[in-house]
Amino acid sequence: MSTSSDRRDNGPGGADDKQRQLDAVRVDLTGTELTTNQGVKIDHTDDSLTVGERGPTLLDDFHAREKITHFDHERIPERVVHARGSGAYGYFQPYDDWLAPYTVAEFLTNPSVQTPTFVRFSTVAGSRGSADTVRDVRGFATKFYTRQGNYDLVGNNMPVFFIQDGIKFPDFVHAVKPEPHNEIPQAQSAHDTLWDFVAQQPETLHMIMWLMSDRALPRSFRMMQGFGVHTFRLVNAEGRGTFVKFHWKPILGVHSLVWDECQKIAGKDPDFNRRDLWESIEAGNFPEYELGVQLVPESDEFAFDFDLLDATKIIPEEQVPVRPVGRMTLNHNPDNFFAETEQVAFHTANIVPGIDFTNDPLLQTRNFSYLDTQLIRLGGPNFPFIPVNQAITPVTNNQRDGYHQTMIHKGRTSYFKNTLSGGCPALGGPWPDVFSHYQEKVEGHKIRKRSESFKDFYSQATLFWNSMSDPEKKHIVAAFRFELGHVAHKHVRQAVVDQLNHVDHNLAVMVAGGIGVNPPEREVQPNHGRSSPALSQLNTAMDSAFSRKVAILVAEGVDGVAVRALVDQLKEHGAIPELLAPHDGAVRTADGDELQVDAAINTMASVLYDGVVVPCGPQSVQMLASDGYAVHFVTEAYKHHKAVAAFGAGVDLLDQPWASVQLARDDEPVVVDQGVVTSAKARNDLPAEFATAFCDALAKHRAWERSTDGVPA
Ligand code: HDE
Repeated sequence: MSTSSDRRDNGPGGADDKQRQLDAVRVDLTGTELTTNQGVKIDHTDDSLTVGERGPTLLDDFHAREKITHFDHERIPERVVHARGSGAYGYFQPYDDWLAPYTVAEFLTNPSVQTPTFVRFSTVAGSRGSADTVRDVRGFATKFYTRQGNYDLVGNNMPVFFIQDGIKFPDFVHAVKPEPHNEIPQAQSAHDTLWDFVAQQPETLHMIMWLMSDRALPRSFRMMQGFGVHTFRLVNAEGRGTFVKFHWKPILGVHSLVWDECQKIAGKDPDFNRRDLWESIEAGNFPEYELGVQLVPESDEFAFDFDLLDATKIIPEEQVPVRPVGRMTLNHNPDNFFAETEQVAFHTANIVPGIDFTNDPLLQTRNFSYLDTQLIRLGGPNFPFIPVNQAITPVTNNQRDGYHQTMIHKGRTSYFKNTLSGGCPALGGPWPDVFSHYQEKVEGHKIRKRSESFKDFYSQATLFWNSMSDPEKKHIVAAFRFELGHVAHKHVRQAVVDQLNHVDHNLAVMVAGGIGVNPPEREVQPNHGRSSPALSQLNTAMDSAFSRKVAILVAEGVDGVAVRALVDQLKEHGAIPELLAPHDGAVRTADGDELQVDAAINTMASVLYDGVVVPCGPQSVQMLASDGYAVHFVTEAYKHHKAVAAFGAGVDLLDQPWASVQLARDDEPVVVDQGVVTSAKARNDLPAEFATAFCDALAKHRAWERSTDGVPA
C-alpha cells in the first residue's frame, strides 16, 4: 500500500514537493476526542437537547444545529460535464533534454527534475454517481505542479472533438446529456437528441466514429491514451514558436472492453474503472504513461490538407511522428475524494513559460470557460488555494479577500505600484523567467464566419474507418446499430445514415441494415482509401499479462497441487489470480488439504476478470458443471473473447456445442487455439508452458479471431 510515509522521498525540488505541501493540511483523527467546529469538547452526539424526554428540541442545542447545518451544506454543484471522475497523484520526468531547443518549459526539458502531478480521469455525460463503463469519451486531465507554476493539460482519450468552435458547446452538451423533460437516459449517448444534433452538424462525424469505436470503452484508465487535442505552441528562449500536439501513451497498451461486457459491469461493479485505478496504485502496480509530442514548424502551418487550428482533425502519426519526451507514473491515491478529486480545478489557461495557445476557436472558448466554471463550482475566487490546486511555487500578488480567504496577508499595501512596501511584489523578469505571451501578429475584421479551411468534415472520419481492423469495424457497426436503434424518430436515424454515406458507403449500408431505414443507393464520393495504422488498437502493445485479473474456478476435490503451482506462475508473469468457488471460505482439495477462496462465484462475474481457468479435479469439475453461475462464468468469458484455460478434467467444461475451438485430448500437454489454452495433464505433470501460453493469451487482451456470435450472452 502506498501511504504518505512509505513513498520515496527525493528531497526538495522533486516528485514529492506536492505531497510535502499537502502533509501540512492532512488531518488524522486517530486518538482524538470529539469537538464542535469551535474546538469545544463534547460527550454526547446521539441525542438532541430537548425539554424532557419527549419534548421539543431547543435552539440552545448549538452542537445539533452546527452538525445539521454543516451536513446541509456538504454538496457543491457537480461539474457540468466530466462530473464522474477519479484522481491520483504522481510525477513526470523527461527522458532527456531534446525538447530544449523548442521550449523553455523546464518540466519538459530537464531530465533531473521530477515534476509532481495530479491526474483526474472522467467520463463526460454522466452524473457523479453514474457507472464507469458507459460508451463515452474519457477525460484525461493532468495538473503539473512545475517549478515555474501550475501547468494543466486538460485532455481526452480521443484526439479530436465533436465541434470546431466553442460557441456550439452548450448545444452539443444539451444534446448529449439526459433529455430535459424526463432526465432520461443517464450517461448514454443512445437517444434522440444527441443523434438529431449529430445529423445536423456533420463536423461531429470524425469524433462520432471514435465514440462508436472501442476507444469509448476502456478496459482501464491505465490502458487508454490521452491527447491534448488542440494544436498548442511551444516557445523557446529566442521566442520562436513551434506547433505541438500532446499525446499520452499508456505503457500497458490501449485495450478496451466489449459492449455487452460494459453494460453488465455497469450493474455488477459501476466503479469498475475507479476501483481498478485505486487498487492498482494501492498494490504498487503504478499506472505509467509516456508523454510524446508531434512538432510542426510554424513555416509548415499551411502544409496540411486540413487546418491545424481545427480540433476535429488529427495529424496522422505516419505524417508527423510522435516523439517521446518523458514518462508519468501515478503512485499515490488521494486521502479524501472530495477534498482532492472533487475540488481539483483544471483550467486550459494554466500555462507556464515555454507553452502557449493557438487561435483554435475551441481552445479559445475553453480558456474562458474553465475559470468561470470553477467560480460557481468552488464558490469564489480563492479556489487556487484549495490544497490540491495550490502551486508549489510561491503565489505573491495583490489579489485579496473574497469568499474563503485562508491566507493572512500582512502589510498595508495591496496595490501596484507602491513605494510603501518597497514596491513588492515587484515585477520579475526577464523572459524566460517570467511568462510572456507569444508575439503572434494578428490582423482582421470582426466577423462571425467559419474559415473555409475548416469545412472538410468527412475525410478524416473515412481515414479512421479505413484504419480499423475487421473486428474493430464490426464493433463500430454494432455500436451505430445499438445507438440508433434507441432513437425513436425514424427521420433522425435516416439522417445519420445519410451522413455516414459521406464517410463510407458500405458503413452506411451496414448500419441501415440493422435499424430499419433505407440504405443509401449510391456512394456520395469514392472512399479515398487512405489509412493510418497507428489508429488501430490492434497495433498497440500486447506484450504483458501485467496486472491482468484471472479467475480460477475451484470446488471440492480440486487439483490443489496444480492450482497452487499455477497461482505462483501467474504471479510471476505479473497477473493477479483469484480463486472463486461456489461458496466463500475454503474448499478441500483432492489431497485433503484446504485451499482458501477469494470470493463466491455468484458474488463476482466473468466481466470483472481478464481471463478464467478451470482446473482439474473430476469432482470439482462436476460440481462446477452443475452450478449455473460457474457455467455462465466460463461461457461469458468465452463469448467476450477472453483468455480461457482448462486442464485435466476441467477441459470437459469447455466442451460445449457452441465452442468452436480445438481442445487438448488424450495426453496432449498444451493446445492453444484462438485464445483458449488447454492441457490434458494435471497435478505435477501440468507443464509450465500452460501458464506461459495462458499469459500470452492474456497479453493479447482478446482473441478477436474467435467466433462467438452464437454463444449465449
Ligand atoms: Fe471541457 N470542460 N470543455 N473539454 N473538459 C470542463 O470544466 C468546455 C473540451 C475536459 O477532471 C468543465 O472544471 C468547453 C475539450 C476535461 O476536472 C467546463 C469546451 C476537451 C474536463 C468545460 C470544452 C475537454 C473538462 C466542466 C468547448 C479535451 C474535466 C468542469 C469549447 C481536449 C476536468 C470543469 C476535470 C471539464 C468546458 C471542450 C476536456 C465547463 C466550453 C475539447 C478532461 O469548464
